[in-house]
Amino acid sequence: MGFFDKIKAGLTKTRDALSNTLDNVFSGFSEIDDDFYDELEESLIIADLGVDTAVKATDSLRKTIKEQHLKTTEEAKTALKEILVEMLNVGDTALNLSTKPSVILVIGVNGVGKTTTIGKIATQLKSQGKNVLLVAGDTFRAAAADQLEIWAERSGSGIVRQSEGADPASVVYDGIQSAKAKGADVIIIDTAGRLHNKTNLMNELNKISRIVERELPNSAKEVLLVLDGTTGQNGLIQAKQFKEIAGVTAIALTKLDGTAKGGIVIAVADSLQIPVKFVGVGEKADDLMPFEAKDFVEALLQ
Ligand SMILES: Nc1nc2c(ncn2[C@@H]2O[C@H](COP(=O)(O)OP(=O)(O)O)[C@@H](O)[C@H]2O)c(=O)[nH]1
Ligand SMILES: [Mg+2]
Repeated sequence: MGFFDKIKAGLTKTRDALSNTLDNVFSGFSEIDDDFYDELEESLIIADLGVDTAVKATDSLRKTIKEQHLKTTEEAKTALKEILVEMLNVGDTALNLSTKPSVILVIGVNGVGKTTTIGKIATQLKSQGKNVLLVAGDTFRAAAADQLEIWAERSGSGIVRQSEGADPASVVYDGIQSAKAKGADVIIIDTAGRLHNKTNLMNELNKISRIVERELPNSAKEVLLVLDGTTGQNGLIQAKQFKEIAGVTAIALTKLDGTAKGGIVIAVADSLQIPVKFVGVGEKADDLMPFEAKDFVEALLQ
């Protein structure tokens, strides 16, 4: 299944919720008037674009419709799709893995799907012939490293771990040495996400970043923030906090299969101005997809 069909299946709940409202807007109105814009804005908010992004999208549409003298709601729908795609285009959606090794530091609160996402990315990179090393930087619970180890075996990646309670920065140091010795192409670092203790988390992530910077000054680095799509606007608040404490370069939105609020993807990209690089639509290895804005919007609004 290609991206379009998979994302379409993954967005079923969102589309079902939207079709009640958006279909009313696009087929219920014979002309484009103020009521049309009000209804449209409301349905975008229902899809979890958030008030700011929904207002912005509706305002852009108003402007486009005026400038291009659009008359029908069908033309308006096409214009809206283009506007949403534009809002999603805030940077390169491919991971920068241009050096050997490259580093992906994966951050986010507990339970959002970090470890699973790492396993899925490792599987994909392996299938592209890359040598992947996973680093178990979540030392908070032994189960976290065990879970990562299962993904390492499943994907055919290497793993570096230490015992429960070890200093995450020291595990990362070990991981980098091992990656250098073995000639790994990509190092993926798992972390614990205890956001309720913001200062600790900030210190921990800073320490890890410093080690990576010191040991691999010239390597390509991504800081991938994983967000649970089902948490909607709360996820956005989390994301803003993480953006403050770590230089986030990429976002993965997971569990879109379990939510009717898939519009959160647009809210996140637009309000953070950080590209969404992956979306997760299930628990299996191939349920994580490199993001494509055009297909996403098409699947959302079809
Ligand atoms: N339905 C669904 N479940 C997911 C997805 N991504 C992760 N999960 C599940 O979410 C739960 C938490 O994931 P985990 O990777 O342990 O989160 P972590 O604490 O951030 O490392 C697990 O049961 C995963 O299988 C997804 O895209 N869709
Ligand atoms: Mg984990």
